Amino acid sequence: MVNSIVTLDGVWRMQKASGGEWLSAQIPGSLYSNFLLLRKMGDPFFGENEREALELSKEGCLFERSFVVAQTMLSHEKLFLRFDGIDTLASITLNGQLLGTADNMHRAWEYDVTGLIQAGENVLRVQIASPLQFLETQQKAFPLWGVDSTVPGYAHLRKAHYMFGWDWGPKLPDLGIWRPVSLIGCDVARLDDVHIRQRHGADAVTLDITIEAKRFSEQHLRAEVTVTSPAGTKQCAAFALQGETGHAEIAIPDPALWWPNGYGEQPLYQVAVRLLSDGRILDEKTLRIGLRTVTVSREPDTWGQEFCFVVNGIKIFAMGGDYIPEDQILARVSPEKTRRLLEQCVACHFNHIRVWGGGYYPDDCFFDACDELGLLVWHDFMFACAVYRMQPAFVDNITQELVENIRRIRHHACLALWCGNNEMEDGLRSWNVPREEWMERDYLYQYETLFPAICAAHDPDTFYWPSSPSSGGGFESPNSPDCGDVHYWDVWHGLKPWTAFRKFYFRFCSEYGFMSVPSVKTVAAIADEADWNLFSPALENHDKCDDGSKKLLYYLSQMMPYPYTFEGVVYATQLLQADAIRANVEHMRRNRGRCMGSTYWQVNDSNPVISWSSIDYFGRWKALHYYARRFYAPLLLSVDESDVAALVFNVSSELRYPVTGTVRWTLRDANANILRTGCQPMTAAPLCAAPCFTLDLSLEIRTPADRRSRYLEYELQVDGAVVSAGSSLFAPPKHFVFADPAIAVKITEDAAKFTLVCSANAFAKSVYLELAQADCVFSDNWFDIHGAMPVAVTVPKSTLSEGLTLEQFRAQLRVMSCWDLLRRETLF
Ligand code: BMA
Repeated sequence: MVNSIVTLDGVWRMQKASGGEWLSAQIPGSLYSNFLLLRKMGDPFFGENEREALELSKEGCLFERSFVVAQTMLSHEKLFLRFDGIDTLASITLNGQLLGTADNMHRAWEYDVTGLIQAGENVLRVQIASPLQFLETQQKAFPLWGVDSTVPGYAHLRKAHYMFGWDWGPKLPDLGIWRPVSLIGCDVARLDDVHIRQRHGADAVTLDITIEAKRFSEQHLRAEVTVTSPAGTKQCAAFALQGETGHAEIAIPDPALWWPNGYGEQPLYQVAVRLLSDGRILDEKTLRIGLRTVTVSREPDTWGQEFCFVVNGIKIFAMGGDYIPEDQILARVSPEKTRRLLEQCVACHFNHIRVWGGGYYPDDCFFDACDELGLLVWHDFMFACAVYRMQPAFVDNITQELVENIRRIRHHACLALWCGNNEMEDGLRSWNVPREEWMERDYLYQYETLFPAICAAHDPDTFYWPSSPSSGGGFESPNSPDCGDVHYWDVWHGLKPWTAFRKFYFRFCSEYGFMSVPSVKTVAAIADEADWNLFSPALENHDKCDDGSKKLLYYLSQMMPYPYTFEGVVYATQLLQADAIRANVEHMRRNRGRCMGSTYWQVNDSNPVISWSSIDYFGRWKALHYYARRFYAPLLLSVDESDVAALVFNVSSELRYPVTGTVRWTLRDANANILRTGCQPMTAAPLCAAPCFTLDLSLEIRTPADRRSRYLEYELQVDGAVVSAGSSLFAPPKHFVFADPAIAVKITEDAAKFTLVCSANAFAKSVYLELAQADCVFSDNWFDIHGAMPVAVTVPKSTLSEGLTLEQFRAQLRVMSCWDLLRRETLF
């Protein structure tokens, strides 16, 4: 019979290391997740509670459970106790006998318990030590440099670094058993590994499948492989194992190729592998793959060296964002939440996402969803913003970590790139690291010798990149705009104006970002209304960036009218953020060919906080996420408005076929009256960006008064439908003389949705719709209304967080536009 697996998840007991009462504990779970369930601690995200919570992890914790094993289980030849993830420093005993210790949260830990498991009751204990105490001792013995916002010494421990605090996250170094625990019974042998490689030929893809088994006895072993196509066609191969390995090739004629979102479908094939002996199934594993080639092109060109994903031979303009862990309390992350988040990326035309190196290797469900949704994954190994010392035990530990995670993830269609670390090639040279001679030597060994060798041995088909940013390694201009990827932080951390984005033609910008305050509803979850003030202790504690509020206000003062209300601060910072990122994306997409990737920092949050995210901790879209739907659309019309005498209209296309359409533009005054208008036919070549015409408005935009009262509105129509639209002001919004738009919203409903028809008396810039209590996703938001031209928006009822009648919906609806920043009374 196939391996037996008995889950040991569920109700355990826990006790603090110093003793005291035994408490019930849900596993997978942690100290914090269980203390929260038991109401033994306050919400660590509220106010300044984080500090109290930190005290808790200054002490270790014991997790214990007893379990009874059935006789059938005991009759197996081999028994293993498996922990898919322990966080982090643990010693494990079974029935009083030490099984071993664990010291890496990113690894699974397995112990041979054959002969140790007894009939009747067994007691399993996992004693977890305080990560804070460990860091303190290690740091005293040998200080390792890391970033300031984090508990010093985090590089000593293989535990997700962000748990020690980051410039968007609290210091909550939790401890627990964070992934499932199971008892596995095996006979004869078990499947250790399945490695599927693909060879793409003219009309077939050949799968090259290697399996590895772990034998416990000498019996003859066979394997059967069945490949099932998306249409259900099956192809099989059977073969004998030589020793512990076996190999088969299966050619798939007429392969249905997998594409990133926007370029084609995501057909997935199942590869089921069975291990047999004497006709008896011993073990089985099913993997899902997509047939595609994916690599990174680094062709030299006139500007330096290209850096772009090439999928099935096609050069992709990567459009996405950086992904960080979804919660500080890991037990709260669920496959459903992850799926929802990734669906929201795809809803905004993302074709790519970067897993940032300061978190953890996501669960399988993350990659399953990326496979299904067509998101190419740039995957950092979990090393970020710190120096690591290559001592033999540490090297063994991280080698095992990489091997396990590579073997777990490599078959996924979505996996496009492995990256050594976040920011350390650049950091070691250009940051304020107290440099010592060993650091660069150990760096080079780790990321330029050890890691590429591990990748070559276990996943030779996935492109390896030493660091992000990098130009290819060896400390050769790691953050060069002409080669490799770039992290560009002069806008924001460096306080440069957004126009600075346009001075560069990054080959692939894998980080750049702009902070904003999350919605009022989200702020309500972290501070009492009396503290809705950027400088209150509660909100300052939720602004972890160095001088974060100073930077927010600095940029605000450049662009926006002074917001009188707190909701005005939320509105203004979100609009600024959206516009800043838009400016860079449009510029990079206009330069398709030279620029081939935009990964903005950051898609999501791990807690309710003031940050660079486009979707906040509660899943609420900021202005930026709505903007992403426009600036990542496959067809994008944008205008470079730097010179009013030569406004350049540009169409960027990520479509694989040519498109013809019409560009319409209108110059209007603040009341939305038409001053001049025109239209121009255009053809967008496939996978290309090109200017389609230039407009001279130097006669109409002459004086400061013209700049402050006139704006350009434009749209691209294809087959009668608007596929891309925008507007350009010629002065910052703070100087534009808005007229009261008196926005009116007519709401109707049918079984599936509410429909809102929004109209205005004047130019309503960046109309923000929000429900006061419930949550929903609007079909469009932060849009402009040009006077009499109404805008229809729908709210699918499926996106509502709670059922609302038409009256309730109407009562909860809040509407703001730029003009409302001048209001002194609150709307929310
Ligand atoms: C980059 C990231 C993160 C950080 C972000 C904002 O450096 O890699 O470490 O949170 O910028 O400062």
